[in-house]
Amino acid sequence: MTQTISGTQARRIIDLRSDTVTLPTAEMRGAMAAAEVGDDVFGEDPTVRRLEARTAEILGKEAAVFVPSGTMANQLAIRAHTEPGDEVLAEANAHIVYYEAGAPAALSGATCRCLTGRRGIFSGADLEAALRPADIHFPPTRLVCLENTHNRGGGSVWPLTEIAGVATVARQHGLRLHLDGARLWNASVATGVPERAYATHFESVNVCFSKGLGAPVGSALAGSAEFVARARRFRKQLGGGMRQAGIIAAGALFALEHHRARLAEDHVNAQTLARRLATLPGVELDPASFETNIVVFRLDGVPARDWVRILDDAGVRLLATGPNLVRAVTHLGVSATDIAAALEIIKDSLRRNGRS
Ligand code: TLP
Repeated sequence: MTQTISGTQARRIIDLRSDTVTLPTAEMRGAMAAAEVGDDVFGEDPTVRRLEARTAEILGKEAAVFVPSGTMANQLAIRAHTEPGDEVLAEANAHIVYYEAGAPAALSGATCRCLTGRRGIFSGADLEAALRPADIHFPPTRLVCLENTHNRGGGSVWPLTEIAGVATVARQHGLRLHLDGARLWNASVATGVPERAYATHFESVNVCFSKGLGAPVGSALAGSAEFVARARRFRKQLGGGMRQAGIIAAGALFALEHHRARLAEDHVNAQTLARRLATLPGVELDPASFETNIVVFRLDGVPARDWVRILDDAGVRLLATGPNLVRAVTHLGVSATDIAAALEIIKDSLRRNGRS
């Protein structure tokens, strides 16, 4: 994407901080401009209705509700599944725990207990080991949350068998399951497993349109008709009832129909990036472990935040996700040529900062 630096000069910035930085394409803007709209709080926006129905269909669920963000979708799920004082189990690096500003406690009065995963993934046996007997001392455990793909796990994909194992244990103990599938589209493209085959194990699923799919705004929460009706009430409570939201829903619908298959390109670009990064001194990663559009690497020597700032000045944007951890995410705004150019800039920057 081309951005203006210092007001006058236009320079190409290769922005790999996140797949949330994508800009709507001309065709997508066309679909948004032409969208038929109405007041969605009255249930009268035909485009929002179409998006919700199509999302539910893809996920094999009865219903879905359109929401402004992935965070709201996750938090509505927690609110709808739990009562204040209940416990939610999630992996220690899950977005719900790590990046949602303490929302389960603030908005639902829920307490989170964390399981330690391997790149975000744990087993049915891990869940079984974490469960406690009913006892007056313990908060009642109500919900288990998984994340597929797992963001901080480096875009790792939950194997279907592992999900089934966790689901079996959850069912045996009367627990509900929520999937943070912000990047479920990436998991499906990487494995060929349809979204609904993942979704069938969960009572609720969050999917995002504004990450790899490239829509400007929006996510959806899917589940049974009864569950979605309850979530809709909490969406209103939180101020997430939008009016002529068909304008943005049209971007999401366009993304759903036209940008899913192309995620494979992002995965190829991420793999190229990972393989080339692995050859650079001071960079530590195992390229084989990255299956989707997220690459995470350890940087030796330079603090990640400092290096990322230096790199930014050189025209490549990455995200420091820990003192020595850096994340790069590929998306529809970066081409294979951009990846090659970014690698040259990264190489040069590492050399200048004492690596050669
Ligand atoms: N993730 C963002 C940041 O919040 C870290 C990113 O750049 O990756 N679930 C997952 C797995 C996510 O990665 C994100 C966003 C969300 C939920 C929340 O979505 P939004 O940003 O729409 O609230």
